[in-house]
Amino acid sequence: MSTRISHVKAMEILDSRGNPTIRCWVWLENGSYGVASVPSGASTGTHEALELRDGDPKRYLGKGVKKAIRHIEEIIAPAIVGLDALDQKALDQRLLELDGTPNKSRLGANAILSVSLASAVAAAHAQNKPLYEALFYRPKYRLPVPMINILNGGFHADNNLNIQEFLIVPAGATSFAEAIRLAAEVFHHLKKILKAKGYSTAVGDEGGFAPNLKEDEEALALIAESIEKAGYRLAEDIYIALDVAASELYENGYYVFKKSDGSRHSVDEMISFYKKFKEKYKLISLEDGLAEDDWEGWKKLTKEMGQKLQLVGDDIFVTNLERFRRGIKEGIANSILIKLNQIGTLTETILTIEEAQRNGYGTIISHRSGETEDTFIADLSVAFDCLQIKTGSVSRSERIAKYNRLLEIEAELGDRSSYGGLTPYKNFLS
Ligand code: 2PG
Ligand code: MG
Repeated sequence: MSTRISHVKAMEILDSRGNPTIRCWVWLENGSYGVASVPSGASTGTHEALELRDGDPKRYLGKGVKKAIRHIEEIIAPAIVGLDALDQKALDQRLLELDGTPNKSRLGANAILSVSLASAVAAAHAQNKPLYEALFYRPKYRLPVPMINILNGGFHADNNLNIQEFLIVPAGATSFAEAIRLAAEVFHHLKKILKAKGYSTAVGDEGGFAPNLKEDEEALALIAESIEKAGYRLAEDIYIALDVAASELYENGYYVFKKSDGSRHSVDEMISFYKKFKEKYKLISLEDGLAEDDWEGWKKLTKEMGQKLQLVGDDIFVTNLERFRRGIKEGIANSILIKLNQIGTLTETILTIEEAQRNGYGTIISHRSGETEDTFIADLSVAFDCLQIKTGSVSRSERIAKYNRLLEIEAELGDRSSYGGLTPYKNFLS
C-alpha cells in the first residue's frame, strides 16, 4: 500500500497559554494519517525562524494563525501531494523550496513544521511502528534525563524572579520512571515549604511554582531544602540547573535585573554569580547564562566554566546549523538546546542534533513555554539518543503528556532501554 501523501488539513487550536496555534493532519494513500500540533515560545530568540501570526486585532488580539493555515491548505498541500512520507528529507526539502526565505517568513515556520511533523507521524503509523523507532531504529534505546522546571520566573511568571527556570535534574535515578517519581516528590515538598513560609504556590507557564521571593538565589536554597526534605541528596540523586534566559535581561552591554531591584551587571559579575551557584548549590547545567548576541561574553563564560559546568546554548544557537557551527568554531558552550520550531523542519532539527553529537556537545530536546498535548518531542529525544529533555514541571497536562509518553516508551522497551543517568554530565561532576 502506498505511503504517498494524499491530502493535508490544518486547523486553529489553542496552546497552553490560550493563544492560537496550528494542528495539522497529513493523510497517506494507504489510509494512514498523522497529526501534529506546534508549540510557541515567550522568551523567543530574535534569530528563530518566523512564527506567522495574522496580526488581525479583531481575532485573538492579533495572534490568530489563519494565514498560516491557508498557506498549508492552498500552497503546501498541492505541492506535497504525491510525495512519499517515508522520505522525510525530500518532503522537508520541498517545504524549504516552497518557502524560499532564510527564516521561513513566507509560509511561516509554524505552518511548515506542522506539516513536517504530521507527515513523520503518518509515516510511523503506516509502518505500524512506534514513532521513536520509525524516526531511527536502534537495537537499544536510552531514555533522556528530564530537566524539570519546578520554579518559574522571567517571562514565564508574574513574580519578581529574573531567572526564568529553576530546574531539578534527577540524574542519580536508575530509570526514567524513578526520575519522575523523585521529581514529583521534590515538587510536593517544595510546595509544602513555600506554603509554610507564606509564599504563593500558584504555578507559572511551565507548571513550576511562581512565588515572589527575596531574591533569585532564595529559589536555589528552597529547592536544595526540598530535595533534602524529600529524602534525597543534592548533587548525588538530584542536581540543580538553571535557564537564565539572559537575552531578556540584556540592555546596552549589561544584564539588568528588571523584575527585582533593577540592578545592572557586567559579564564578569554574571560569571561570578554562576561561580557562586556552582560552589554553593553544585549547579550542573546553565542555559543561556548570557545573551543571544553576546558572543564575546559567551566565549569568556565557556573558557572559565565550560570544564565543570554544562553550558547550554538556546537563544544563541536557535537550533540553527549556521549559528551553531560558528559557536563550535569559537568555542562557545558545550551543549545545545534543540527546539523544532526554532528552525521549522524535522530534517534541519536532526542535522543540528547530529552536528552536536559529532562535536561532543550535549543535546537537550526542549518544549516551548506555550505547548499543546502533542508528545512528538518525547519520541524525538529517544530516537536520536539526546539523553536530556526539558519539558516543564510535573504539573500542567501539556508538560505531563511528554513525561507520560516517555514512561510509556520505557515500559514498552523493557530490556531494550536504559536511562541516561549521569552519562550526559560525566565531564561536570568534579
Ligand atoms: C526556553 C523556553 C522553554 P520559551 O527558554 O528554553 O523553556 O522558553 O519557549 O518561552 O522560549
Ligand atoms: Mg531557554
